[in-house]
Amino acid sequence: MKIAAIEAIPYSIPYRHPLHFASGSVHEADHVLVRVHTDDGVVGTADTPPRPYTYGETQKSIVAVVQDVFAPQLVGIDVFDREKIQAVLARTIHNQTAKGAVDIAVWDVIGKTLGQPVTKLLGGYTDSLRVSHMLGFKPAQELLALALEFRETYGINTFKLKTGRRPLNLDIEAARVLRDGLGEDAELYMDANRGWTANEAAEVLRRTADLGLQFLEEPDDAREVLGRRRLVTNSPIPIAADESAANLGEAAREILTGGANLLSVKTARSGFTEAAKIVGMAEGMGIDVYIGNQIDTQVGTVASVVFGAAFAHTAKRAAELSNYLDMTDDLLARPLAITGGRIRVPEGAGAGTDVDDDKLAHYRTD
Ligand code: MUC
Ligand code: MG
Repeated sequence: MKIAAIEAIPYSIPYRHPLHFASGSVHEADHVLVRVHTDDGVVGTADTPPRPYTYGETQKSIVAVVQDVFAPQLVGIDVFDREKIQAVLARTIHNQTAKGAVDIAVWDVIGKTLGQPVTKLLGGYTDSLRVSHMLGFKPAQELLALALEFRETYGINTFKLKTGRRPLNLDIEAARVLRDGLGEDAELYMDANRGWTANEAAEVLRRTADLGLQFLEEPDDAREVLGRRRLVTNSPIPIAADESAANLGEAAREILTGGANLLSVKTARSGFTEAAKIVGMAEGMGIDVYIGNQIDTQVGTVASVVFGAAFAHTAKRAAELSNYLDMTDDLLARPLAITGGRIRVPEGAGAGTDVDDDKLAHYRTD
């Protein structure tokens, strides 16, 4: 059961509702589909979202690193020798989402080979996750209308508000309108994508103290260590690391240096193998985690569901799983459904990431 070939297929699907946030914006899903083939004909699949403003990767760089760097070193390795595969990937620094996709595609192969759902191989804790929806920059009343629509249509009552704008009042007002319009029971939190300084973030926390926000994600640049540490120490709500904790080492560093006291875990950038290590580390240190969104397609989202439902620690909080709804179409062969505010783990062997070949033929750009 050896890796025989790895494909990296660029494709593009337009967005119906582009997403704007402090570090960038997304208008099309210009992603890369990764497929791992074995010598006995099993195929594993995963999706890769290029996020240059977060990890420095582009669609072209992902195709190149998978085809030219990873594939030649991985061909011939047994898919069950997962640590060997990790060691090969680790020889190349950065390229987080390219590595994540290769890992997930390998897990898909393992699940199919064993005839088991990957979620069970990882932990098999539960069969569904509660969904949190991410709201991009928009006027406050439009945000509220959208959130009410999502609650009505899908039963979602947890919302992440993209923030990090200036003047600060834009985001403070948006949070207030959401809280007033959605009521006390809605779960609300903010993600500034490093848009503010530590002092600006502290001011936002002071001025939103009565809104019952759950936590604040990536308020400022975590590399400005002392400002971030002061913020975490003084904040009444947890400060979450997302892009500052893109891998196991960074996650450990941010927790140990007081840069964060909550972690966003994203399978798109950590795969299942490294994400599981991050979750175990966090659990051992008494740090909560939640499943984040890399602005994923359904192919990426199903991987998050499979992983998040596998562990008690990841299944506790609502997971960011619904932004594929902003896209005009998707590749996933068995579409996801959100009902009662939850997404169920797909049944069957593998990671549930199989794509519709006709759609791939239509949207691929190579
Ligand atoms: C998020 O949580 O930050 C925006 C940029 C990125 O890398 O991920 C998204 C969502
Ligand atoms: Mg974030």
